[in-house]
Amino acid sequence: MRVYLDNNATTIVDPSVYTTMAPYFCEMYGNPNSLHEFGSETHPALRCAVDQIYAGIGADDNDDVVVTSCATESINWVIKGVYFDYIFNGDKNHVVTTEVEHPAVIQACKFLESLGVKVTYLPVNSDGVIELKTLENSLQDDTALVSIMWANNETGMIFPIEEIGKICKKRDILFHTDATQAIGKVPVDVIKAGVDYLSFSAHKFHGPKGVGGLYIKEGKVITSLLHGGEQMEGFRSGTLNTPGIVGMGKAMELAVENLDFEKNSVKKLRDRLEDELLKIPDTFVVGTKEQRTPNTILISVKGIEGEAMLWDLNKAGIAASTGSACASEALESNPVMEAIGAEADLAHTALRLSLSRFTTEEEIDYTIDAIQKAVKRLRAISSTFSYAPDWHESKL
Ligand code: 7TS
Repeated sequence: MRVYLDNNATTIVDPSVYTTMAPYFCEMYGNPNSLHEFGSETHPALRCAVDQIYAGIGADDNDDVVVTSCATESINWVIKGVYFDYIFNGDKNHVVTTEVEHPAVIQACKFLESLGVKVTYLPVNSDGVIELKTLENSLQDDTALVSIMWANNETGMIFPIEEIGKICKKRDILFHTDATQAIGKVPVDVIKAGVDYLSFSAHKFHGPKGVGGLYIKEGKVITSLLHGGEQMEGFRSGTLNTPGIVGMGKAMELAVENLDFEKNSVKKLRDRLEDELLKIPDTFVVGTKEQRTPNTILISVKGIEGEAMLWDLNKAGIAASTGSACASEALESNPVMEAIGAEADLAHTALRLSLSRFTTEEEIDYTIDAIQKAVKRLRAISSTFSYAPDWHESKL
């Protein structure tokens, strides 16, 4: 049996997304900006996709949603764009984010630091979320931007976005949220949330890879980083990715339609998996079920290195993760586990299981059994050789 439980890394393309995209590869392949019919025949599908995307995140007609290549691009654009518009060409010099953001945010902020910008990385509590008081205390008169994720990719913990939006608005500070792990899992409404910018990637909600988006609230400035043919009203030049955009639109529509299914059916399966795994002695899960996206578990199995567990699961045909795929080739401890204050040996034991609307009950039963067997086998080994977090590194 093959079981895919790494849906926070990427998801299967929904078959109906695939069929919606298909004609735009070999039939209607014209450049949408060309004046001939090959170009113009793509317009109805593109318009439909734009409507689906606006509706999916609750954007107003006067707001902008610019299609990008992925969330990483959207995030880099916001953070560097704010630098150009409000820091380099303005009188502000401070950015606030959290210690548990995706590397796209952290590394873009580090880049700003190299340019002389002050960045505050807010700590999180033991559940992996920030305290609003800590955020308020960090804000300064020259704070240009707050960038805080909607939901964490490792733990699934949901951040208090509406409250953060209100705090930023009161202080006239720009607010960007990385909603890459929120769309399709929890309702996302940009107006209600009070965000100025919002980033996402289609492949996290059963759309294609290589396409994402950046929401920009009406009236908010953002310097273009891709200059050229002035596509996307000059926001982002480059020939439009017609199949990708059409696919992202359809995926967004389906993501919204399936929110109740996520909240009920996916969560029910996730909760059962979690309850069964927590029966294993010396295990713990980060954050409460209700505060998390319905599909995610970050579990620590004491004494078992995450990579060793992954290896056993992989042999059983199960795909899981010890954290973000971007960092998984290095045998490093899980950075979010470290941020919540877990001891070094526990931070090495993180196992992330992320379900999707395609996960079946049979797959969950199989996974419970496989993890129970892996724990038994690996704990037997580690009781022979006493557990040391550096073991792998010294062997490689
Ligand atoms: N932001 C968050 C919260 C993410 O989870 C990811 C990808 C990104 C941004 C970047 O998305 P991309 O489409 O530009 O790559 N996160 C993960 C992960 O958790 N495991 O692999 C990729």
